[in-house]
Amino acid sequence: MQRILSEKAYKEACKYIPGGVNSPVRALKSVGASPLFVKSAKGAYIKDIDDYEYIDYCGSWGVFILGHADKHIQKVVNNAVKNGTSYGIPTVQETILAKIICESVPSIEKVRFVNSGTEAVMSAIRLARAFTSRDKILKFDGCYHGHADHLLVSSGSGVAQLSQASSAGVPQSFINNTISLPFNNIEKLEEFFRNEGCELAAVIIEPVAANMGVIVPDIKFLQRIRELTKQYGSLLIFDEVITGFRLGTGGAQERFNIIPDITTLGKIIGGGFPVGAYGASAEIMSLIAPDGPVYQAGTLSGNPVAMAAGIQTLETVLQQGFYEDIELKSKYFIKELENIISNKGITMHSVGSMFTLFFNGKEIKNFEDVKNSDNQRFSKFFNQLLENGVYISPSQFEANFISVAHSKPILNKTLEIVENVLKTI
Ligand code: KE4
Repeated sequence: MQRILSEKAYKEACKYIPGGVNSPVRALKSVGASPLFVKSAKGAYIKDIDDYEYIDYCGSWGVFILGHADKHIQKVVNNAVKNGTSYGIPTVQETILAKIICESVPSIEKVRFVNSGTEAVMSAIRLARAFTSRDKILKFDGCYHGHADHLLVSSGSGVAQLSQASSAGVPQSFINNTISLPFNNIEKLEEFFRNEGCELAAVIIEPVAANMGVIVPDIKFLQRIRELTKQYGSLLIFDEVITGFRLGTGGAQERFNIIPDITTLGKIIGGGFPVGAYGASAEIMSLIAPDGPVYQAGTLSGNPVAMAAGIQTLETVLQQGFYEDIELKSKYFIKELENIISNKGITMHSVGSMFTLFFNGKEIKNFEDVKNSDNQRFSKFFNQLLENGVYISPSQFEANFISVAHSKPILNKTLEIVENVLKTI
């Protein structure tokens, strides 16, 4: 495939936008390709400006559980836009979406809308620090929680140590209170708590890691975090920006029956518009201005157009049988995929309608294991799939997503393409 117009557009974009993209992973650097420029999308498909079509398993990084350009969302958004798009004054739409979230997510009694997952996490951390009057934050290697300074941290392996920032421009002082531990390692977790648990404001974790590829944590690991945070008076933040309304209306916390103190949300709840959210018990959220001393604000937070898209999306996923259907279809696809990849040095991880193929072949429990994957083979896989009309998330460290628009024929077509591609690499 000669993506002539995308190449031309990329050159032009690079003149005005760093790396030609507005989010680094879109540049496809880790798979040695130059980015597509998309013209349109519908259902399970995206179309680039060279008029090539691809079955899309990235779905704008997990946003489109209903598939692209859902006609019901388009209808409510078009109606909303007719009344103006933002007022900076409350609307009832915000309360409607907030009510749905509070009634769906076990840990949330009150919720505040922001404009991205990063903002949601930033605010959740500030809230946890205020609630506990402590400063330290514990995260896990390979988990990504947005690009706020104090979370751009990935330490080496090893017990809690002051971490090296993973971005230029982040002063050491900003991350002195951020510790990162290996995912799924209970003994290092317990050692950390013995030494520093009393200074810890919160643990933040993706209850299913998706930013190092999909890694479902050992349930004992998650349970131990919940026990230790309770024991030491720290809060537990589940970053469900990806898993929220992906793994069910109650997200991973309902699936695993482990209830955090604070939950962050994003992606699906905005129905394709910029929405993030953080929520907790009424007691914890009573600290948020204007009720309490924790300041957080946003010009376009809760704007009626994004709220309309979010309401429509969540009312759809709340319908009887929605998750049963998508998970039945996902199970079928994953099972067929496992047959195709067996004995090919590929490790499959999946939960619900999200999955990652690690070009590794061994057991994968944490970020170090992921980093031992064969990125060259993954890159070949990505590019060969692209040539055959399938777009997966362009990094070994990402998740792929099945939407309701991925019909059985589309899934079968994908399986055939994967099987043929694997013969060539
Ligand atoms: P945003 O600020 O990108 O809306 O959300 C940050 C965020 C927070 N928490 C989790 C668990 C997340 O996965 C994310 C963002 N996810 C990435 C992809 N894995 C967004 C894609 C990108 O950075 O371009």
